[in-house]
Amino acid sequence: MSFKKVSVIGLGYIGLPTAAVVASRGIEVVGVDVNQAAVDTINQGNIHIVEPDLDIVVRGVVTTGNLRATTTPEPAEAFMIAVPTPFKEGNAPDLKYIEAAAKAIAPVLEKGNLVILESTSPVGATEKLAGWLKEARPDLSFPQDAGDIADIKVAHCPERVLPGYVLQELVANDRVIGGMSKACSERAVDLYKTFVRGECIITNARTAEMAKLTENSFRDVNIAFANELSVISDKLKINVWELIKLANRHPRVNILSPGPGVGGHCIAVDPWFIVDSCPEEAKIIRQARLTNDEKPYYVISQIEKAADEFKRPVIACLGLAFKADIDDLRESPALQIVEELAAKNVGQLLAVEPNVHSLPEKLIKAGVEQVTLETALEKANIIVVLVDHKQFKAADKTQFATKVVIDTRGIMG
Ligand code: SAJ
Repeated sequence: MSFKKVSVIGLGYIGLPTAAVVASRGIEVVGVDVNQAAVDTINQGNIHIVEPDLDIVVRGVVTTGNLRATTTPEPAEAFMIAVPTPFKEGNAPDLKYIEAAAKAIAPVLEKGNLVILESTSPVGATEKLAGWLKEARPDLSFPQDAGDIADIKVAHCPERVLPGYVLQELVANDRVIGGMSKACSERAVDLYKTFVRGECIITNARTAEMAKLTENSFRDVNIAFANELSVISDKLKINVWELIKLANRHPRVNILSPGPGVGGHCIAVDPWFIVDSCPEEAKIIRQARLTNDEKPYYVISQIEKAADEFKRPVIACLGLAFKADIDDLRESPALQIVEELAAKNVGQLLAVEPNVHSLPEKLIKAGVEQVTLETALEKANIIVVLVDHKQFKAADKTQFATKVVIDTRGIMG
């Protein structure tokens, strides 16, 4: 039942921590990535992504020889696919990386192997993966035809870890395991049991795919509700933070927090997979996406209104990351807002982002200056809180008293 050799395809934000954690259980892990630079970095015991403590774990398992990276797949007992699933034009999911992974591992597949899709995927993607594998290896049997007695077991086990807490959540979280047959699920549970302390709950592949999309859509819809409340509250001259705090005193109400929009690579993407599958039916899910995507423009209009009161306004934007206490600027509504303000030439722009050494090229070119919080408080007329980083939450709020403050995260109290 045990696994001696596991291969992880895709060594990004999910694949690399997964590979390292599996390797830390004494299993030989071969990580595969198309990016030669990432492969070299990992083989030197270093990491190419930012995640707390991951460098220590990777260095450890590379040193013991349990983790090794390569660009070419090799035989293993289990293959865990953790590649991106972006969307194409029109918000339709793009499965090209899953297809490429299937084609890459197919030649080395052997009877008895387990293939797991970890990437967040639209419903039906695991079946498609099995189809691509079958096409490439007609000599082997797959669960879509042979069920429990198939040569190759295929399952979907979506990752559910929170960036910043990946190493803890990889081990502690429950896992939804959706096999294409009972035997597929059971074999996948065997693998996850080697490193997961949470419960491994079995379902079918389609339900597992939908479960992951549902989790992130639930959050998106709830945040959209909070963002809508924030706009309504502004109009009605109510403090939305106080409002939500009061409503959440009810034992069955739990409203999330409004913000400048929803960023990251998951919550702003995954709901579209449901909308793409069921465009007529997924009305609330679609509207939530539109509401959250609209929020940065609302914030920009608030800033423009405030800037109109000054001849040559100095605007300090606090935070660029997509959420608190991380350095990830990709898909960030905060960054989007600063970029748009620069393009509109609303005023002199200062940016405070304690988690990055230098600003993105685009902002530098647009004349945005990176400053400390102290300098921002000294120079700016308008302060826009875009991210609730711990440094901003801890700042003495009396320093903001003489400024026009637009607080999209509710840190001002
Ligand atoms: N946000 C708000 N208000 C809130 C909570 C979040 O505006 O009350 C914003 C954040 O500022 C950020 C965005 O939403 O811009 C997303 O942040 P997040 O912390 O909610 O989620 P992610 O994208 O970092 O990670 C999510 C997680 N999913 C859930 O919590 C249901 C994580 O567990 C998933 O593994 C991850 O997506 C993923 O990979 O799908």
